[in-house]
Amino acid sequence: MATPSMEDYIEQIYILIEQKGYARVSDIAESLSVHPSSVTKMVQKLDKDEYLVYEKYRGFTLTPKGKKIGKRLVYRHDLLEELLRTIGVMEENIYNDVEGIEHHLSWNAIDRIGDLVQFFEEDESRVLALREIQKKNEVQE
Ligand SMILES: [Mn+2]
Repeated sequence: MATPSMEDYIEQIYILIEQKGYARVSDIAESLSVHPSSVTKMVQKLDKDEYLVYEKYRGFTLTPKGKKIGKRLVYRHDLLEELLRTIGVMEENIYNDVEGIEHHLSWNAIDRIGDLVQFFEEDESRVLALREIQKKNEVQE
């Protein structure tokens, strides 16, 4: 099992490879706001655990195992952003809130949140009904 911190790295490496075709230590360090030496250390661990392979001059590539988990981690992040946006969380809070909770939910909870997001997506009136409640609560606060 990947630890929360390993998950952050796999997620970022997956995103970088999707966007640019490769992931370098410097890019990962920048996107996670950590020191390059921490990245090197984690990359060695991820290599040892067979999430990625380090190739001289080419940077890293994710193994099938790394790609599979990377894809799920990005899906989970995007789903949680969608949930928070749907329930009306302020845009400026969404990214950091998701970063704070994403590692602490079971995949079972993620699946049920998927149902909930779908529940709102399938019928706009459900979102509007929620907004009505929120308006009422705002007045009472
Ligand atoms: Mn994330």
